[in-house]
Amino acid sequence: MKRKIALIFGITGQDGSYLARLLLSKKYIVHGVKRRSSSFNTSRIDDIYEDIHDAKNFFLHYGDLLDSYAIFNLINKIRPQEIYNLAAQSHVATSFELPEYTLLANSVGTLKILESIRQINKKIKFYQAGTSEMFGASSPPQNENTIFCPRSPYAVSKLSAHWLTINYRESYNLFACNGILFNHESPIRGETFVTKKIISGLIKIKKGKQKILYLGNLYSKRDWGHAKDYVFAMWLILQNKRADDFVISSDEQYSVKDFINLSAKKLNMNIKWIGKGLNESAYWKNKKIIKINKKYFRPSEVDSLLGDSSKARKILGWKPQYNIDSLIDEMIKKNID
Ligand code: NDP
Ligand code: GDR
Repeated sequence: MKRKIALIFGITGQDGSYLARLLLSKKYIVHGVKRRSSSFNTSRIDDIYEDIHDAKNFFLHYGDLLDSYAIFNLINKIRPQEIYNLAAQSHVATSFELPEYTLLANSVGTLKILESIRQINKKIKFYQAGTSEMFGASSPPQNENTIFCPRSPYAVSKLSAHWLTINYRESYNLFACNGILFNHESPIRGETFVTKKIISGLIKIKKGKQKILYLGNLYSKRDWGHAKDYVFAMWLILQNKRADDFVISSDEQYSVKDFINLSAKKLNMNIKWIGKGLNESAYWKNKKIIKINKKYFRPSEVDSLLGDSSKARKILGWKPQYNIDSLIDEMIKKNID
């Protein structure tokens, strides 16, 4: 049987790495797009890398969402059956510092892929990495019918990409789908996202390698799952009979402070909270180990995200294998060495 070919934008990121592994296990030929950087940025995929001189399953190409020619030429050359657009400036706080770049990469970048598909082959299936951030200020629980109310340049950029994906589906009959994924984490999560920052910080403090962990808003609530479960949902979305949009979430909610308390408990660190607002701190063995720093607050925050993924569970048969406990356990286990 002829092997399917997939092209992943954002292969060097957390999800790109998990998705590449999933597709390789399903016997796909996987092509990934990496950015040129001044130092190596492929640490998450080095173990599946195949020497370019005799690669059979896994291929990397240089490209950038800001370069229309590169995107068109790659799709034209590779002629994949499936394209996953996971590439983005994905950090919400950073999007306030880099708003123009965030929109160019996340919104216009998505448009470039959609337009290339339209011109090259309308049969190529397309997955767009949408986000619960698009719901922003809308009350929880959030599902496919919830009104979008974005609260950051990142969320606006992703909402624009979301509607472009729908527009190309409706206008040109592309098999173009949006996953609206809630937060998902893993041991290879980027260091500046809050879950990884908390776990790495607590481990370093326990080992005596760090004194203080500085954080921002402890009271925002998120719906956290594991990236491995969520990339499986991406694949299911493109295998569905019709192109559609799906919320993917654990359907459970915890605050940042809950996440700290759960992680500390699993690390056998008996922490105590004292103070309020910017003066709230956590103590361990009578020493201050967590402090609040204004720097980590956002100009506008998303207070409460809680998914309702019943549509995906019913139509795609998707169900997460991990919960918050097994997620934190794995993040601790793989980061403790
Ligand atoms: P990461 O930040 O880990 O990965 C982002 C990827 O995009 C990296 O490979 C990065 O390359 C690449 N990238 C960034 N800018 C460009 C550009 N201009 N051109 C080409 N590639 C670029 O994100 P995740 O893996 O966590 O997330 C994957 C996608 O899903 C993102 O689009 C994110 O916005 C979205 N999302 C993520 C959620 C989550 O909780 N993880 C939830 C919902 C949506 P490099 O390594 O060179 O920086
Ligand atoms: P988020 O994830 O913004 O939800 O976006 P992040 O982990 O950055 O923040 C979650 C919540 O924690 C609060 N917070 C802090 N956040 C960071 N990064 N650093 C801190 O020190 C800190 N202290 C408190 C934040 O204010 C926020 O409320 C992620 C990204 O992966 C997006 O790409 C994705 O679309 C969404 O999840 C769903």
